[in-house]
Amino acid sequence: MNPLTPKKSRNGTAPGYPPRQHVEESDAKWTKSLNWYKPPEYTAEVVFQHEGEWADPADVKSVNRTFVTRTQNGEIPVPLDSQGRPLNPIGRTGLTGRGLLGKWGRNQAGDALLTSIDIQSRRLQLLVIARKDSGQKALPGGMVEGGETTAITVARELFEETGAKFDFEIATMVYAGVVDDPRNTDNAWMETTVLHKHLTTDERAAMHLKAGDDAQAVHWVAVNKELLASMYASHGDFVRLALINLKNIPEIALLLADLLN
Ligand code: RP5
Repeated sequence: MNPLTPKKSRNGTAPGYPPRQHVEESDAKWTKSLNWYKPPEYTAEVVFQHEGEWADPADVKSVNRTFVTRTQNGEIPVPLDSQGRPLNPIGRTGLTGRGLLGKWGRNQAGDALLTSIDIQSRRLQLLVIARKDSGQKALPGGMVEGGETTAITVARELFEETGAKFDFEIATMVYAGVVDDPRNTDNAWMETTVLHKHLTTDERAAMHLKAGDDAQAVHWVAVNKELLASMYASHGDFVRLALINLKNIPEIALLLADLLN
């Protein structure tokens, strides 16, 4: 399993996006020079309107930070194009500019991955939101604000989108790096840190769920292959990574045999 199989970054779309130039996986790497590669450029109006708030200036040269990406070996600088724009570490996406993303280069998020056993069905369940933009099921999560730590971002976003309050200082980090998000472009992309907590029956029963902010609904759903295949961006892959950790708990391992094959 590879959370970075970048299908949605090359084929996906988001409100207002023009069609992407088609890019085969074999042509994605920046090290392969392609004289026919001339993708359209798109930055949403809302991004320009929020320059100096959550969005960078239009002129990339006036951005005063090193463009990096998070990998398994830590943060490393990304290459720049001839105009000084950062290049997406997963390669060509068929679209330049920033799309709906505010920052040149990586746009950092945090995601909450909450699992529990449903006492009635005795099945493993996952807390999901329905996103307001696409209606797709997703992990509760959102953008890192100011100098927040990941644990703070994840707790804040979980509360805003679901009404649930948890401390993520003690949680399992299942993933940190690039997300295969349909908003990604050649010059702006999503990166996230996913924090997992497996809740006890009592912790779950004490929750008062109420959808808010970017979520139109919130609920517990059974974890199955259909769910994992239909989740937003790379979220299904993040859940698979969490399941690998959960299989060390004997009572859960039995429930997971089918999913992890
Ligand atoms: C995804 O976008 C991240 O994994 C996170 O769930 C989400 C953050 O963007 P918004 O929900 O704030 O739009 O790539």
